[in-house]
Amino acid sequence: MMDLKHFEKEMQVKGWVIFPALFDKTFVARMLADMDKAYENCRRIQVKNGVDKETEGTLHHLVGQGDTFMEYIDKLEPLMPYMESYFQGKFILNSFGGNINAPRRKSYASNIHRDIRSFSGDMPLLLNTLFMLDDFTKDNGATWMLSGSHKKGEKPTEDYFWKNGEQAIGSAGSVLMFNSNVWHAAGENVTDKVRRSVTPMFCKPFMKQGFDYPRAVGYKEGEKLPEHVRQILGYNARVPATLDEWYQPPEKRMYRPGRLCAA
Ligand SMILES: O=C(O)CCC(=O)C(=O)O
Repeated sequence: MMDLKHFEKEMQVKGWVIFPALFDKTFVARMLADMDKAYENCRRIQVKNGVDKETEGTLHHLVGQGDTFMEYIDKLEPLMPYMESYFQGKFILNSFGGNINAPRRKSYASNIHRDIRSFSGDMPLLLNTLFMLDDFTKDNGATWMLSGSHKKGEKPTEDYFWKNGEQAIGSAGSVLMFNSNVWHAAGENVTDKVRRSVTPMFCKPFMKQGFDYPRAVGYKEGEKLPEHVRQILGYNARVPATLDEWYQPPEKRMYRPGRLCAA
């Protein structure tokens, strides 16, 4: 595992790091099978709701659409010290999407973008943990990253980005972790095979999640989950809707003490 000090330095200077070959081939193959099914599921709804053009090749909110997505959350336990160091405290899941970077096809992820709409400067609001499900190579469009760009509010010009960006090359099973202020873009795939990834993103616990994961998985179902998975899915950062839910001792509260600051 990477030295924590090295991680902190890289995140400070470049804004991104790669954890090489973190997950084994069997887990990757199982997730790819889940991803195929999940894409069919997402695609059906994308088409039904008339948003299929802009969403082609992308998947969203994968927790609950295949066992491996929840397992990924569970398997993050060894990475939690790094992530907690980045957030200076606890964090929760904000979104869990995926991208199928098909040969010579572009999606919105191919545009130069960052994952957070408002530049958050030194405040660590959001973190992407892109999980490579195929080898990420120069030719199949490994993500382009502009190192150090998490320190600047303004968008780089296309010219500057493509001249100074570098590709996040890694083998399947690796995780590219990056500050969501970093400007980046999926590269063009000039091979004849797809290049797939999932992109679970995490945020500070006081932020609104992109999907209500505790409600989607179920409050009762959540009682069976390990504590770190409950924490990450947001079970400890829910909003009470009745006085009965609100008047509870600290250990039973839906919004647990310590979620607003390091705890
Ligand atoms: O698939 C990629 O290379 C990039 C994904 C991406 O842009 C994102 O997760 O924000």
